[in-house]
Parts: sequence; C-alpha cells; structure tokens
Amino acid sequence: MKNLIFIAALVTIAFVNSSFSQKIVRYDLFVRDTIVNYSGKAKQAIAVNGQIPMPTLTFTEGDTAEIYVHNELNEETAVHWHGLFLPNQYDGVPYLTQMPIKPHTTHLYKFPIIQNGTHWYHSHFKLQEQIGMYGAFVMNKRNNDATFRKGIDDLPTIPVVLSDWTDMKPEQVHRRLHNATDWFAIKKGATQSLGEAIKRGHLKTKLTNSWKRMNAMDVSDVFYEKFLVNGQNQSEHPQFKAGDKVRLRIANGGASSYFWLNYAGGKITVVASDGNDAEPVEVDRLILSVSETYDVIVTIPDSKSYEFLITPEDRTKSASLWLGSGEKVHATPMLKLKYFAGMKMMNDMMKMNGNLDPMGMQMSNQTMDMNNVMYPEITGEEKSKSKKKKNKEPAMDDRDDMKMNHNHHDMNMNSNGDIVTLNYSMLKATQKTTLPDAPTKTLNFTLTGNMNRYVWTLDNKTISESDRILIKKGENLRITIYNNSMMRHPMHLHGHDFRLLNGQGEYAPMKNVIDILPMETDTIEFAATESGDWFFHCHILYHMMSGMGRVFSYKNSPPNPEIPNPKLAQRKLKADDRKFHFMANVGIETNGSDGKAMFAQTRWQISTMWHLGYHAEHGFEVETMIGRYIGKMQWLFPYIGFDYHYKKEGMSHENFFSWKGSPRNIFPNEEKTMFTQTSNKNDRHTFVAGIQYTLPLLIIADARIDGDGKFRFQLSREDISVTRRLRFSWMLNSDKEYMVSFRYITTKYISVSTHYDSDMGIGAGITFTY
Ligand SMILES: [Cu+2]
Repeated sequence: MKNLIFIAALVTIAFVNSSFSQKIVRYDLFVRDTIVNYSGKAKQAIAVNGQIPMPTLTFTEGDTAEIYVHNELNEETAVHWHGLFLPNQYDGVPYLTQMPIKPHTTHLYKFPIIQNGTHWYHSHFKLQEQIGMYGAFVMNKRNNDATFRKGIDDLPTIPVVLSDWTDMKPEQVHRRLHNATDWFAIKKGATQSLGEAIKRGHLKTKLTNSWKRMNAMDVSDVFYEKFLVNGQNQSEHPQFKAGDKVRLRIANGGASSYFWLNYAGGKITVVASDGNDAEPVEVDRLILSVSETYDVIVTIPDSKSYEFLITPEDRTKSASLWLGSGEKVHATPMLKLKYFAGMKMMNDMMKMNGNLDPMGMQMSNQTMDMNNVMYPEITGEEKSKSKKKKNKEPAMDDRDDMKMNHNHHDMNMNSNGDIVTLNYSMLKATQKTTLPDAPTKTLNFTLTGNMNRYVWTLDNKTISESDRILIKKGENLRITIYNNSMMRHPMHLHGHDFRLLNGQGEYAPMKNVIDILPMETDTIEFAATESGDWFFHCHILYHMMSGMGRVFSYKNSPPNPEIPNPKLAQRKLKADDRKFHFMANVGIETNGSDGKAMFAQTRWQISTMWHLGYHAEHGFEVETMIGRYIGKMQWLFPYIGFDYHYKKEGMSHENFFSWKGSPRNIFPNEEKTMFTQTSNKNDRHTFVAGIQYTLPLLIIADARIDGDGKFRFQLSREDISVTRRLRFSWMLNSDKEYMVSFRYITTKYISVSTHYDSDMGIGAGITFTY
C-alpha cells in the first residue's frame, strides 16, 4: 500500500514536470476571527490558517496559482495580490475588480505566475489589513532562468513581513484621525505644546507654525502599541553560522508605518525592490515605505546573534530580527526625532496660502530628505536653550544644516562619519527597461492633503469626486507627481510595474510603489498592456480610505464577470471616502452642561451644539448647523443653521445663564435682539446663516446673521496645547460675550475641565470626548 502511494506520488511529479508550465500550486486560505494579545490586552484580529501574518505563499515562475479563499468571517473580504501581473478579475479590489467575498463562502483566485520576486498579499476590504490580513508572496526564478544570479538567488532566504499593531479598532483609528483629536500625538510624545516649545527654546518656531495654520509636526499619524516582524516583536533565527549570508525578502505590510532597517553585523546589500532585481548596492540603512518590498543580503560575521533592527519612522518603538546564535550584538538604535527642528523646516517651506515652496530646489527620488533636520544621527543632538543658556545663538541654525545638506553628495554625511542611506537614485535595473515605442499619454498629479481634517486627495479630489482615467492598450503612460502635502505618500499601481525615472537612463528601476516626499516631483512611466480597471492609490491605509487614489480604466475592455452590476459596484466603491464620521464633546460641569456632536466627511459637516443650565432659570439652547468646507485648505466654511433657545420668563439675571457659544448680551439693560422677536419672550427660535474662516494662528472668525437681521462676529481658538495634555480655548464676540476654558486630557475619552464664560460664570467638571 505504501509503495502504491509512493508510485502514485512519483507519477504525479512526473506529470507536473512534463507539463512544466501547467504545474498548479494550490493554497487554501481559511480566514477567521481570532483573539491576539500583543500588548498585554486581548484584542480581536483576523488570522488566516490560524496565523498572523498570513502564510507565506511560494511559487515558481511558470506555475499556475490556485488560491481558495474561504471566508469564515461574519463580514465580507477580498484579497489583493500586491505587485502581481494577473487578469484584472483576480486583482482583489472590492467593487472595482470583483464583488466582496460574502461571509461563509469560498472564492477562487486562479492566475498564471508570469514573474518572479518578493511580493505580498493583503485584504483590500475596508480596514482588515490593519488587523492581520497581510502575508508574503514569493515567486522564485526557475533554476535555468537567464536572470538567475549566483550568490544571490541561491542563498538561504527568510521572508520578512513587517507590520504595525494598534489595540484600538481600526475604525476608531480612522474616526479619530478625521476628528483631529491629538490623542495619538499625546501617546507618541509628539504634541509639541507651547510649554515644550518654550523649554526647548522654540517658542518662535511654535508661533510661526500656528501662524501658518499648522498644528504640529509629525512623520506618521497613528500611535501603535507594537511593531511586528513576522508576527512577533522579537524574531529569532539561530540557525545561521559565522560567515553565512542570508537573503531577507522584506515586505512592509504595515497599515501606515514606514520602517527604517539597519543591521548590527555590517552593511546591508540591496538586491531587489518591489520584486524586481536591482544591481547590488551596499548601504548602512534604508527606509521601507508602506507596501514596498526590498530584498537585501546580510552577512553573519561571527558566532553571535546579530540584530536586524526595524524602527518605525516616528521612532517610538522597534522590532528586531536576530540572525545567528550566541551573544547578542545590538544594532545602533534610532534616536528620537527632533520635532521642533522639523517644525522649523516645515515653517520655512510653508507659504501663507497653504502651498509648500521648495524654494527653487529640485527634489526627487528621495535624494534630499528634508527630514534629515530631525535625525540626531545626521544633524546632531537637539540643543536645549534652557540648559545651555550661554550658547545664545545655537551654533548652527537648523536651516543651515538643511542648506549644507542641499548638495546631495553631502546628504548622508555627519561628523560621526558617513551613514549611507538608500535612496531611489541608487536603484539600477539589471537589464534595460525601456518601454516599447508607442504613443505616450502624459498625466500630472499633485498630491494634496489637509492635516487638520484628514482629507487626502489627488489634485484636491477624492476617488469619489473624480472620474476614471481612460487609457488605451498599447500606449505608454508617463505620470509626473508633485507632493504638495506635508506627509510622504507611497503611491501604488495595481497590476503593472512602472519605470522610475531616477537618472539611470535605460536601466531605470522597475517598481510598483513610489514613495514621494513632501515637495518632491517624481516621474514614472509604464506600458499599458492589460485591460480592465486598475487602482492607483496611496498605500497608507487611512489615506486610501479617505479617498487618495484614482482608477485607470482601459478603453474597450471586455465586461468583468466578477462585476455583474457595474453601476452598483461603482456606487459602493465611491461610498468609502464619502463616509461620515461621528464625534462628540460632552462637558458636565458644575454650572451646566455644554457639548457638541457632529457628523463630518470630506466636505460636509452637520453639527449640533447644546448648552443646558441645571437650574430652571438657566434655560437651554440648541443650535444645529450644516456647512461645507471650501477650497483645498478648507479654511472657508459657509453654513446655515437653526437656533432654539428656551428660558423661564421674568428672569432677572438671564445674562448669566446662557451659553458660551450663543450670542447673549452681558449687559442686562440692553435689549437682546439676536434671537429674540421681542425681548420678553421665553421661547425663541431663528434661522442663522454664516461663514467661518480659519485665520493665521488657527483662529476661527465667524460672521453670521440671524432671521431677525442681527449680525454677530466672533473669534475663537480651540485646543491650544499648553502642555502635553493641557488644552486652552477661548472665544470672544461682538455681543460682548466671552469664554475661556482649560481641559486636561486624562484618558482617551475623559478630560478634567473648567471654564468661565460671560453667561454662566465659572464651572468645573469633566468633559467626555468621543
Ligand atoms: Cu498618503
């Protein structure tokens, strides 16, 4: 019996070998809810075949992949094969290339493997990628492949999947980002409050930053509890001996984290990017943007265990991969970012109209990293004015550092020696990559964003606000992208590799992700060889879900059998970035309760404010308004609303008992006309129409007129960060009302608060923030 099975197995292998290009490699992926504990707290996540990351799928070029996705979740899913060339209907983008996989059903992805290299795969459905749905997808070369590189392609390899873990539900992360709470900054120690600014001698920097209507400087948006390498914070590979070389196939599966890589055992040799071979280049470190892959080779120099250190760009924490066994050799840790130096740099680049100004510098291909001003290992440790008072003028202005680094030969230099950092201009393809002779269609995009409202767009339009871009099979596309936002964006193209025009001429490297730094202009080009609809988007998950992308649509494509109802699919696709997010602020204080609840999305906001006194004579007031944010910077906000106010009749000092947000006269002898038809009515309601504008220093000017023709002008500023957790707000208006308040943020949802206003007097209590 055993022999029979053996013979059967031999026959199967023989069959597979004889039909070389027909070999079918099957994987079954069981997608299930799971509970994980990365941070000391049990949290819900998604595991595939019981593991996070998802299992590494391995193929050889020429195979046919048959991947059965068994959706055992109680929600839909869809899986995207990142970087793969495949028929459009298997690309895995819900509502674009397929309908989502319904709960408790199985979906087959079947496509020929026609390339090789390190890629990865992940859920493209909502925010599932954040909680476990990412894994490595490795396609080996055939042994007789003409491009097989001895000493590279025959080394032992480890797939390395990097990721970020938050204990917060990703939907909550997304909601919070849109509501501009600075909870993540507090957790990261990146508040950059007035107090911290004064302590570090950067008051002027901070004020200039506010003057230019910015809140703070940061390189990433989300606070993460843990960073993971292959699903662990510390990953051990003791099997390597002194002198061994190992090839790491690294994919950044983080939802929104960039990762720095450096190694305790010496140089890192980069041999491929985004699955495409590159001429080997030795560096001390490199940064992986979200969704990029790099293949690197490192050597284990001695009989010790060497740290391959993985540090998120915000340098809040790290993860490590250990190679070899024995005494642990640590890699150089990445020192904390100098946020105020970054803020100063950003101030210099920011024009008053909200556009960035590269000041005549031609920036591209990561060759000039403006963030260098924040890196202590490049520009020196932060100087604290309070500690080194004698040193009146800092020895070197941060700006001078930047200028010194202007010349890109000096870019990676510092007094401690060279730190060679990989940038795109160092990538060179191993073979010519020139496109076929064909007509070229040229496109230009500007990457745009609004930090305060977390709006991310191309040319100030979200996916739902823009049409599909029609392209023709057989033509070439050349796309120039300028980043006019304050964040870097890893732009990813589905289903195609593009040439990155990086100065390597005919050997321009092929990639499918291009990370574009603020103020950089980069150009990519690709041959339109497919059919169907292909997504082009920022791979920061929360930017993509906010609408930062476009769809390239081939003209005259055959209908996609996976999209039976294109109209419905289109509507669903557009729903993502049109979503309204809820937020609320509820104060319970000794003199009353006031609060605000709102629904907001990219352009619209609907909100209700209320003001309730505890005593009957305090009365109450409710105002509901709807408005639309106008312009790229969204500084203009016209609105209409309805105001309702109730108060007991015959009150002698009503002026003390109305709300901070409403126009009430502080002088009892004056007749109130703002909301009153006549001054002695106790039940008043009126329409209001107004316009808000965000002034420098983030002061909101609000001019409005009500149904009785009364005009009011108001200035206010919310949530000035005094210290890391203390916030100060004020308001003043033409009805001679005023308000000041302090709020000390104790937890994610709760602040201790106090406020004084011209109507209600002083009060203290608790404010809930949702
Ligand atoms: Cu982005």
